[in-house]
Amino acid sequence: MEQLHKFFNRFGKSTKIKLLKLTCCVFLVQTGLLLIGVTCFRYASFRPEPYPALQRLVNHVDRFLWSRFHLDSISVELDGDDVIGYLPSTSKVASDDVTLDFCDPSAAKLVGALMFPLPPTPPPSYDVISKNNLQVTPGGSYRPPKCRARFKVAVIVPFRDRENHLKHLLSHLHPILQRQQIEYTIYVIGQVHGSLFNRAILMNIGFAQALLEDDYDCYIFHDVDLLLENDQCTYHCPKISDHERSNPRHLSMSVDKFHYGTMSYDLGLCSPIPYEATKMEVFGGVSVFTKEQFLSVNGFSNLYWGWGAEDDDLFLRTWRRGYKIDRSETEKCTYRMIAHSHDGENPMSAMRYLLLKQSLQRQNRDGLSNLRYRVVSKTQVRLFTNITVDVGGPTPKLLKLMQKMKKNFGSDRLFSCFDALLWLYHQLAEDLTPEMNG
Ligand code: UD2
Ligand code: MN
Repeated sequence: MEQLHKFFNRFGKSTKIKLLKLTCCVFLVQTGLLLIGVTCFRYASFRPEPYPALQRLVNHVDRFLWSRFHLDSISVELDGDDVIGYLPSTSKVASDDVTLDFCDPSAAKLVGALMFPLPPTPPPSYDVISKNNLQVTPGGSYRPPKCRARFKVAVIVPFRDRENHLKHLLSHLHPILQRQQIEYTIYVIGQVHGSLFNRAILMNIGFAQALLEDDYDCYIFHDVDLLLENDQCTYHCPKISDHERSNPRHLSMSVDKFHYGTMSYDLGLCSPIPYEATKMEVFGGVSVFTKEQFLSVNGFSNLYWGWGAEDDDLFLRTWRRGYKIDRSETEKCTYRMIAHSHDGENPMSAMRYLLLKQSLQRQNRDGLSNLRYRVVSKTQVRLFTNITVDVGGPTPKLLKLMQKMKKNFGSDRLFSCFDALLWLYHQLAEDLTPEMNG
């Protein structure tokens, strides 16, 4: 200390003040740098946790909820022995005419932007559509007569009570696919009346039935009410070289009803995995898979009875298998949706968020792997292959839960995932009370 004193006494007063100032400056700069460092470190290691308290509660609800309800074990049940639905292990391969050269895409007589009548203009009759498409063979099939198609495509349309929409679609789509030089068949999968509509099961059935018939390169899952606005949007799967992995395509991301906006939204608390699968990309309407891709995601879930979220579920499954939805060639793919209201037997599903939340846990057991259905009739009419199916309905357990939820929430109120989880939590707590009281 004395030495320090001697050291400082060697300097004059003004030098001492300067030294003091310098020391203060160094100290301040050091503290500032330290603060900046700490802040940077905190931000760098910070993981966004949007609503920590809610997330904790949801995690708690999750554990409680799923241990009681086992939604993953609820599946489609049909009575009787006449269930003939199954996924064939082999499919008969149609012999391609190898004597023909591949079609030249530049020779395709495409029109570009299309003009077409929509309701209230009535659609043409099946007879008129048939006369306009003489090269289409029974079952709704076509192959280019003078060249070998580059793609063999199954178009699968889920259907019930939309006769006029179907006529509009057939009259519109057949000529487009022919102009695109595609070899194709249109499958219309109709659900019998008496239970809630299930778009997703119908898609799975369409895939399974098409597999039985031919070896398609590509499966296009297509709503009945969507009409393409430009025939330069081609209905095929991307052909990718052997070492590259192709991705499923989404064609209908731009629809007039949604003001042609691209839609993605945050799943937030309904995310099946915190932080990761939270950004949903819209995947409904028209989506395109190869056989391998659709098998690898295990198709659609079979549990979405009524309107909503089955397309989001498919998005999650696709994401989980490491695919990225391909929208690279889809700037030409805009659509018009024929105006319609909600169908009576397709009410908004109150269960959709709960199912979505557990989507990935169920993926391997719920889908093509446990698809069950009964073919009521199968006919090859002039413009499409008409398959009517009985898919049963929700199991009594699921139905009871759905009815309770509908009663509490009202039939058409949109509610958040958090609402849904919380409701179920309270419901279970109530259910448990009598048991706990002995
Ligand atoms: C959106 C999606 C749709 C689907 C649905 C939620 C787009 C462009 N569309 O359409 O793919 O995910 O939300 O379930 O993203 N159908 C019948 N009869 C019925 C009910 C439905 O045939 O009674 C078929 C028909 O093919 C129809 C499709 O199911 O196009 C989808 O039903 P929607 O048109 O009522 O649903 P929407 O327009 O809200
Ligand atoms: Mn629609």
